[in-house]
Amino acid sequence: MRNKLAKIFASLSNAALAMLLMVPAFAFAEYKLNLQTPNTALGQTIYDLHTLVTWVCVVIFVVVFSEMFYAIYKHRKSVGHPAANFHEHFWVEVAWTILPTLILIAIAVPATKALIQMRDTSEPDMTIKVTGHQWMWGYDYLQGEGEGISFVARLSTPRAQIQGREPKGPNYLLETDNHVVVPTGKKVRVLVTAADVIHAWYVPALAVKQDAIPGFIRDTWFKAKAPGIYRGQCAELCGRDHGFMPIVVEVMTPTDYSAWVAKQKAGMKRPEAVAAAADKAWTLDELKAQGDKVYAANCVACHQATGAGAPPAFPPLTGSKLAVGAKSGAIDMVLNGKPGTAMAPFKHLSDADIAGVLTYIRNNWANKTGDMVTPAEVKAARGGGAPVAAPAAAPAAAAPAAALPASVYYDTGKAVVTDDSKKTLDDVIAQLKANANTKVEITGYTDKTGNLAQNMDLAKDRAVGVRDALIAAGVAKDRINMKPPATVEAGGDPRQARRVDIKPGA
Ligand code: HEC
Ligand SMILES: [Cu+2]
Repeated sequence: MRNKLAKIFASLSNAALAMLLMVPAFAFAEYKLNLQTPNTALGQTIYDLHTLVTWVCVVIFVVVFSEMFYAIYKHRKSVGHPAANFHEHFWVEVAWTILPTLILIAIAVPATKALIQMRDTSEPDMTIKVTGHQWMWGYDYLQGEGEGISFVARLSTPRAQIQGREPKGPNYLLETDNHVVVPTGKKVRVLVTAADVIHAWYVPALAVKQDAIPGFIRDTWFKAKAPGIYRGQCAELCGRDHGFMPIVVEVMTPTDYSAWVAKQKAGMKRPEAVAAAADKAWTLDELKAQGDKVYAANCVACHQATGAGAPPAFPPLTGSKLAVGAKSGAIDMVLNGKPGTAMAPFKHLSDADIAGVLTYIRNNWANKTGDMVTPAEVKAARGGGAPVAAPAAAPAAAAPAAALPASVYYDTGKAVVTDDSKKTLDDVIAQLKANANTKVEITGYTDKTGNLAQNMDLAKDRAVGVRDALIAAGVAKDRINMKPPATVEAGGDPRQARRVDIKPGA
């Protein structure tokens, strides 16, 4: 018995030692209690209120608990105190009703004053609209000196730091490619909204925190005191990458701010210039050169300069079927991104920039299509999803065999169609290309053996694979109707549980 105990103690003390050894690793992180030092007058008010209320709580805590512990200790049973038995005490009850009411009122008065000030967005010196996107912030200067300036700000922390391949920098996950620049001493009204899901624009030192809700515009304001860089984050909890869309506000003196505005405006592409770029008759080389710049500024972080990406998270573009396949597939990917992945929509780039980057991708690294994506094609794809003219179908494909309805089959556990089925898929694609009005329904099948959720996921992946193949071949997205995965009854041909059906649909 003693031996056993000794062993347990030994292992416990080892564990404690191990924990102690880990402490220095934590101790390096800089700890700070309390809120960030405010950089606005209103922020100072909020800070002081917070301090006041904390102290009120501390005093109440000390008074109540010291009284309680004193009573418990002093009048304990072991020194002979009998339990008292009493009910109702008029004056005590009056006191414990009136006193807290007075305390609450004393807190509510300054708190309400601060709240009213916070809501008062009238007469701003300048207005910035902030739009939350998955996963970046868009900024449009709407009113004031900087009117017309517009940009997006994305996380600029290198992927290598995030994945632990490099040591983390001092502003890890709190740095962006573009800063929101504002002058000191000016009332900045911030209109906050979102384009996809709920986000929240939060800059603690400016005492601003506002939910960004799709379809609504909320407003808030701040007037910064000192120049400097103030960092914040999207404060929305639910969703994959809110933690990866920080906010960097750079406060400048009014003179510096004016210089910044002048510089931005000089570098701004006027709407006429953008339109001219779209109408211009670009050559392949020109588009490629344009695309090189766009790629370096927007895509290189994930897809890498070599185009090899960083699989499995970021797919290679060199050798990518989607990138060199039918143009519409790649245009759609870049315009609309892929929901649920890090591939964000790049709608905000101009038609010429998107055409350029796609032409660059199609003719760089191992990709050599020798053709270009024109701004006009990008424009057409933007216009309510109108399908981009697919390359004229070869005359031979004009009357393909009626391939629909069709079933494609898979090997167990695989999401890649069998070689036999590839031919079926090609026939389907040929038919869809020849008949631009045909729409299809796609259903993946599975059976009820094993893990149903896993089977359903696989059936779904397979159906999505078929959809993507159709899109990559130039079939417009709105012609494809995805059906939920279905199950087949046990006992039939096992192949039937490993298939995807493509049927003509409404
Ligand atoms: C933040 C990381 C990130 C950035 C920046 C990014 N992408 Fe992507 N991209 C992805 C991911 C992740 C996918 C895979 C999406 C999926 O699951 O299909 C992808 C897929 C693609 C594909 C399809 C590749 C294939 O074979 O399926 C193309 C084309 C593409 N991106 C082009 C671009 C272009 C052009 C840019 C710049 C304008 C860009 N991407 C910027 C992450 C990124
Ligand atoms: Cu967010």
